[in-house]
Amino acid sequence: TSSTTCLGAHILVYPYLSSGHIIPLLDLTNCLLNRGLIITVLVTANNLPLLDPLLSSHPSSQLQSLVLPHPENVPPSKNRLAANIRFLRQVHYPLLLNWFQSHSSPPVAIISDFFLGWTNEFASQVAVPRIIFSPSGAFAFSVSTYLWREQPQNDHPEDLNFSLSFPKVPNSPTYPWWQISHLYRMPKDADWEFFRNCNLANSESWGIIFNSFAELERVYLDHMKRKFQDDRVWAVGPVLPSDDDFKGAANRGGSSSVPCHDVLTWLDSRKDQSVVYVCFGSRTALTCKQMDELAAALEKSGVHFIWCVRQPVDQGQTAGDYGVLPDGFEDCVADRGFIIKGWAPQVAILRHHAVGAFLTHCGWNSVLEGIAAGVVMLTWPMGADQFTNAQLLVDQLHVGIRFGEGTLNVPESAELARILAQSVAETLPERLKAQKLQEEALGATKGGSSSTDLDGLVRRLNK
Ligand code: AWU
Repeated sequence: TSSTTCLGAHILVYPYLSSGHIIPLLDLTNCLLNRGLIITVLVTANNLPLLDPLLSSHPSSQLQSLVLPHPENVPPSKNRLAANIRFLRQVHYPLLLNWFQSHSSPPVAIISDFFLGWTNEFASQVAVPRIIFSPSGAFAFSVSTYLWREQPQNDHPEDLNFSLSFPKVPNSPTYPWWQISHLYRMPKDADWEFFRNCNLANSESWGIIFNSFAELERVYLDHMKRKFQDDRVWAVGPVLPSDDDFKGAANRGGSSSVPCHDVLTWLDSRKDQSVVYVCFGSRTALTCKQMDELAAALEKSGVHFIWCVRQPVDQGQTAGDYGVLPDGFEDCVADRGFIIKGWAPQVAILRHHAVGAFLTHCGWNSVLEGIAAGVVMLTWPMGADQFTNAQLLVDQLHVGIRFGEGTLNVPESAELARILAQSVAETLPERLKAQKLQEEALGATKGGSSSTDLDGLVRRLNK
């Protein structure tokens, strides 16, 4: 907005800490700032650097940060997520209340991550609406809501990988949604209480924003509109830095471990759609056995590839058992493999015309980025909503091909090599569908359904 634009309402944006949650909510914040809203983003000191690109492109009269303590001395437990959320509630609630009550023009609404269910109670205390930001899609959100709310109270289900067969809804259209049973994977010792309370709080929220678009998840967005107030469910995605915003893409989510320019120059020398990009998100590290089989497959397949190798960040994964490339592999594939150890400029890579396929764990942001790039996705879901996302890509949208499944499964390298070689074939049916879906994603955000929802959201916030 130019400085003359009259500014809109003041909104508090409160992302959850991890990359897959804070990155898309900051992308949405950029969209809201461009529509004239005044925004305070609540971050911890560790995440403040992620705000730099926004702070440097919007005036301080429109964008402010509110820096509160980062979870520390949180006992390293498997339920780190629940422990972090309890820390945030305990430490941030009083500080945020004090900030609200002493602010000359406090926010008129809170947009907070779906894991921050406690902000519902906070919002009612300061008498403003709380709107959920879901960094996962509507299908996944529906599955987890069903699991935690409609499913009989399964305190300790014997089989953790239990199948959900969705209720037959009277005169419902025969959508796959109602006819599929779906595996939903929960960590062995999931903090069931935490997830249930979080979902119950979310179900009482004023509204919900999905990083998704109508053409991608219409059935599930309509399902959510029946759960929430019809006119308070907004699908505004894919929220991504615009194509020409190269700076936004090169260091999105953190500075790239290799100069983005080097990666793109390497891609410039490859044929269109000939390269497979391999990345399992910001947190997932493969076991050494999985690395060995995947390395062997990449070698046997003959494809050109970029492989972003992650070190373990999650509790319970010890370095040495995870994330180690086989000896000699890098030399053996030096002519056609580009290895990135650390953070890859993922959006810039996917957008390059030389990339034809994306081997992904199906985190929702990666799914959207793959769709926006029009690439074929090879699915290897690892946990949480990733199985739901993989099912959507492969069985419903037909833009994906099953590759692996789960954190312990070690697929056979010869079969993987066959799929890899096939994934860069020009005439792959999945590629044609992926290119059609890419056009729909672009259309949604350039004046289509997502732009309309975004404008509608801003109008509601400015009321
Ligand atoms: P993504 O959603 O792909 O994966 P996670 O990091 O695993 O995050 C939730 O986010 C998902 O639904 C969950 O299943 C869980 C979580 N990135 C990058 O730029 N460089 C890298 O080297 C690695 C990642 C970016 C990537 C994407 C984000 C990862 C919502 O998956 O472009 O935007 O980090 O998010």
